[in-house]
Amino acid sequence: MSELNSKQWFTEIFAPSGSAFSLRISDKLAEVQSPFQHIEMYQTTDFGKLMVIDGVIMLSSRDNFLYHEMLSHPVLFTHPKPEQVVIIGGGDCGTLREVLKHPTVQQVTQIDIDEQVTRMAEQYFPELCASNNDPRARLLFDDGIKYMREAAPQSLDVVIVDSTDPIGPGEGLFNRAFYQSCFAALRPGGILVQQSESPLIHLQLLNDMRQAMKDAGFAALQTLQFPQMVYPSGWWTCTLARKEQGFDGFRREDAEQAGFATEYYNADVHQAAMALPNFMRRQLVAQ
Ligand code: SPD
Repeated sequence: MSELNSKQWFTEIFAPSGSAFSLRISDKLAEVQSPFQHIEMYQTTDFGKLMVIDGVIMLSSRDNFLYHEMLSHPVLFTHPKPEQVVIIGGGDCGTLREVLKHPTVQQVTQIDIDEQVTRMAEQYFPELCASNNDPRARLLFDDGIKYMREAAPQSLDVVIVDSTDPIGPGEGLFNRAFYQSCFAALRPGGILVQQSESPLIHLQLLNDMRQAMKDAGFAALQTLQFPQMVYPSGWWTCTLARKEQGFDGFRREDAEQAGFATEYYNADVHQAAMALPNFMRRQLVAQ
């Protein structure tokens, strides 16, 4: 739910937690109804461009690096040798850009249902689309649930789910059937990672996701936390699900010598993101 206050502020109201978040805007740049969702683009006074889908903030120029780096580098520095990567969703291409920084990656296939998101990202967030012509990148506009259902068994090393919230087109990406498709498509050692909402206000959803991942066959789960100012509560998570037991695979030395630039991610940040506060330790299911 969203509203423009006196034409100067964009506000996302998050009614279930009695909270809201606003950014001051100077201009509405675009508004498009795609076959799948309602997409708005704003110029803010202090956070650069702002993309909103179905009234929900997706990203701003100023802080998207937190989310995109944490959705890509921890999983890629946990897998021993990520070569074949799939991104489900991710239409703004910020995650794709980060994944392509890893030299072990041979191919990244991104499947977003809504081509309009990518076309608008190309226009308003060109910096995120800078690597779209990398020969290792393949951009498909299709149903990611179907794509994973039909993926060749044991063909992928990492699946990254960079989705909207679990309403609308993103809903089917948060259940056991989808996770079973991911499990089947991953090679031994493979890892699924998904954005898993706010630990403060979506703990039930986070738990439901973790349980569904376990039920789908994943042996080991790890939820990482990071700040994300423009999302409800300003605190966000991603959850890694690994086919085999244990998450001792963090390639810390490789992360320390990454050889590419990041704004937020580094080996210490990765380590720190694995530390969970007591309420999460107590309440997260399927440790
Ligand atoms: N509450 C909004 C969560 C949206 C997460 N995905 C954003 C996509 C950015 N690539």
